[in-house]
Amino acid sequence: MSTVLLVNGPNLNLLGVREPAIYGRDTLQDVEDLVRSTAGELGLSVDAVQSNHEGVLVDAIHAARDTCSAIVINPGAFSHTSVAIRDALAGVDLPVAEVHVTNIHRREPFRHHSYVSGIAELVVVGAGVRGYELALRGLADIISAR
Ligand code: DHK
Repeated sequence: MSTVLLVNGPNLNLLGVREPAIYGRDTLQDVEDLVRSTAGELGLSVDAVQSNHEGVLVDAIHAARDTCSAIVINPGAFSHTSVAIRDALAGVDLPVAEVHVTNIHRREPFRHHSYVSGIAELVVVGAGVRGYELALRGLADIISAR
């Protein structure tokens, strides 16, 4: 069975309570439950990690090289700042789906650029937490086509 690594970056541990008018009321646990139930339907398993620390995320991405077939990642604010996370994702050579709960292109200009988008197979923005499910379904198609 193929495993997908679900990665959530800084502040996403506060989903559901943090700025709910922007990010909604669904929690990180809701996201993980949604991804795991979708994965079950698709015949995939899920490893999940959330961290507020860039190096922890880089290490988790490196570890996925030996254990996972694809990565769903919401890098949070590191999307807009982290060459290290982009390089880690490029380095493990797994298909990547980037997710943003909000439509970053309708928000402040500093959120419009993501370092990750250039190496992602697909990017889902503005679909709320359902974006994680859409990303996983897209990756499942890519995995099964390989
Ligand atoms: C989440 C964050 O934490 C922000 O830093 C990004 C993203 C947007 C989201 O929409 O999921 O700018």
